[in-house]
Amino acid sequence: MRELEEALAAIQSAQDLEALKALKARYLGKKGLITQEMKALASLPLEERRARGQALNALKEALEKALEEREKALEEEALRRDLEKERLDVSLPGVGLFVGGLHPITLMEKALLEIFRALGYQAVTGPEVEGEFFNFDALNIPEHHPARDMWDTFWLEDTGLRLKGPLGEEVEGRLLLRTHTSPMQVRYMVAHTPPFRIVVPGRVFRFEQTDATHEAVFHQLEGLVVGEGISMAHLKGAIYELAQALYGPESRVRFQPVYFPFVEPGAQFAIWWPEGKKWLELGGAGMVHPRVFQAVDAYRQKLGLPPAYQGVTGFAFGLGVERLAMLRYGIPDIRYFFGGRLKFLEQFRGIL
Ligand code: YSA
Repeated sequence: MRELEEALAAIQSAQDLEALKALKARYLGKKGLITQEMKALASLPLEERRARGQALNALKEALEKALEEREKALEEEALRRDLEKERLDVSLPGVGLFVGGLHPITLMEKALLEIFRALGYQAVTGPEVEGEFFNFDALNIPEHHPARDMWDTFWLEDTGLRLKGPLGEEVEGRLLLRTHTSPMQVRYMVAHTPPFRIVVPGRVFRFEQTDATHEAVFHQLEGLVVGEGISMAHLKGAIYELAQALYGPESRVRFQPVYFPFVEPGAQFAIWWPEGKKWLELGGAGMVHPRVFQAVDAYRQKLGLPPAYQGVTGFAFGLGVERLAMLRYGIPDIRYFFGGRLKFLEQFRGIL
């Protein structure tokens, strides 16, 4: 059967599915050779027709099988080629990704929070826009009191802003940008009952002239511990632990009396930095003033809550985060932190 051999050879050598399709049409299609031959059978004498018919059927089957096999082979080959092309070489160097990093103040804040978490403190945060009551009055700094001069304040004009109090109630009175993290002492005490240990990291704002060590926007970390029998010794212990964690066993702490309206006695504290051989003035601290507890209980009463601060004592402290970060990273000027210079920030790439 020469026809068969020719057809089979053509199928075997078809190079792609397109060519195969054309061959299929040529032999088996409506106008294909086999179909034509089948039609021609009718004009043959019976004997010849039967023999020719059988031969044609066999031929058709053989062609169909060959076409199917070749089609499968071509498909497999195409798949193999695709896989070959897409093969992943895991030994190739990776594509460099842009590596971000955390801001140095965030890094410093994280380090401080870790130290205090290990001492059993819980970290909480409060609003940057604050009510006059929480920032000043409840902290025993009434209007016209000269102590308010310690905190030059950004007051907010009537913005229509509604500020929520510690239990979701609307805050009355004037609004301002908080000048310290201490208002969160009041908010937390109103909403919770002692004993507790908290630290409050956050941004604060002062209407101040800036220089290499003073910014109008900076960060503080507040601490507050309230319970039965809490004393100045506990405060000293907490600051001592902070010093040890920051600067190792050779570090020391120093407390000097100072006036803050919301503590009695009040102190400013410094930590000895062994490497630089100098005292670092970190912030203020003291025993929570009874008037602060009274203001908290009075506010609780206004909200329908029972008093919770009779028969307890507490200590509090507030320190500046920027100064610690300047030392830790060797930054000479506080204004670099939020000056927005990429060259400065890029130095902290990849530090998480
Ligand atoms: C005191 C007693 C407590 O029981 C609790 C907290 C405090 C601290 C008090 N709320 C306060 O704000 N004190 S402070 O005005 O002396 O500021 C504390 C620290 O913030 C300073 O020691 C300093 O490290 C930092 N600081 C103050 N003004 C700054 C500043 N850092 C950068 N720029 C400024 N303008």
